[in-house]
Amino acid sequence: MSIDPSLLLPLGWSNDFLRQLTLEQLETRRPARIIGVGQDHYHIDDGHGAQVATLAGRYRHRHATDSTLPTVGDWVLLEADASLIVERLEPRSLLLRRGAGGSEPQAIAANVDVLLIVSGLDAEFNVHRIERYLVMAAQAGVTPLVLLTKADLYPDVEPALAAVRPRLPPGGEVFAIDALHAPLAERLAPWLGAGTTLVVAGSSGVGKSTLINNLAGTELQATQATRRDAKGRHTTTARELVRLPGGACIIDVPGMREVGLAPAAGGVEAQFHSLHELAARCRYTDCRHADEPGCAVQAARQRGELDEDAWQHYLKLLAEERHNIAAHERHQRERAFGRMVRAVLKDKERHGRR
Ligand SMILES: Nc1nc2c(ncn2[C@@H]2O[C@H](COP(=O)(O)OP(=O)(O)O)[C@@H](O)[C@H]2O)c(=O)[nH]1
Ligand SMILES: [Mg+2]
Ligand SMILES: [Zn+2]
Repeated sequence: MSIDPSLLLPLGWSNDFLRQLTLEQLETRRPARIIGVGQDHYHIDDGHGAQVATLAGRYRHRHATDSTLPTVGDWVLLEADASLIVERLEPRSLLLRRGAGGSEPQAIAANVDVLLIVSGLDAEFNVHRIERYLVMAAQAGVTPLVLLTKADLYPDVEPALAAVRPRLPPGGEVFAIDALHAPLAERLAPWLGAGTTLVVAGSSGVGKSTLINNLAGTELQATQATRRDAKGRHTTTARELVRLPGGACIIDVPGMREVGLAPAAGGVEAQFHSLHELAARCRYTDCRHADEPGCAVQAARQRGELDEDAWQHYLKLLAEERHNIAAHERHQRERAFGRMVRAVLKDKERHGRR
């Protein structure tokens, strides 16, 4: 078995993944990238095109929680001649959201470099929703790019741009775009380099599929305008990784109406860095920022230097993050306790039989 980098590089392969392989794995395993996730199977590409693969039972058994199961964008190892996934390589980044049950994080995509936050300039536009995605990007350590679509229909774009700009971290950018009519590959070229992986996130109907088709230069993805089948139903599309002409990979994520934050620390603090620093200057570490003496937040407010909207959203997301982390930790303790009880019962059973 030999790895041919020229086949893998266009899929985002790098030496960081090669270094994770043991000599034995180099000889007996085949790396591939997950390009789609089905109910009980995966779509993978090993450089020779799309194939279907399944996850080895022993892997599933060892990694029972959602966020360590392979997700779209992950690099995995397959048995050389079989379509059996036996290992997942450590990703360089992992985009997470709050899982359905709330306590477990759910993986959205792995090995991501850029999060394209797509939002319409119509009534959909909501700076707080965008800010949630910015926290998600901060959690994963990926560069956010905010794309405000439908600029052809809503040409008064400056107020929306001005609302987003102060919320962006260093390296982040915001653009108003017409995803439907104007080619975008050139404008977004700095983020579309070969080997880069982008994830498109945003509510349903904002233009994510339209954007991907625009960048691909062909009708790769069914949009809301085209994806109804003969009976007029919406056909469901699984999330999928596609390769763009310039060598970047782009992943579509099914619409997220509400962006729940994963139970992970640090994202809110990173996104609201300056407010976090401000609050840290209060005299008391447990300052409620109400009427305590030496409150740096109140002082900034009195000087007219506090962005009240950003401050309130910061407090809200911070409370949500703490709540999610506490729920996650409680859940993990309960699971650990359950495992201990089962082990004790098993042990008793064995001794009883002797
Ligand atoms: N005029 C205009 N229409 C757009 C733009 N972007 C998307 N659309 C339309 O909005 C609808 C939803 O787009 P779609 O790509 O399916 O959204 P998705 O659900 O986010 O994938 C479709 O009818 C698109 O043609 C845009 O920039 N300008
Ligand atoms: Mg779509
Ligand atoms: Zn204070």
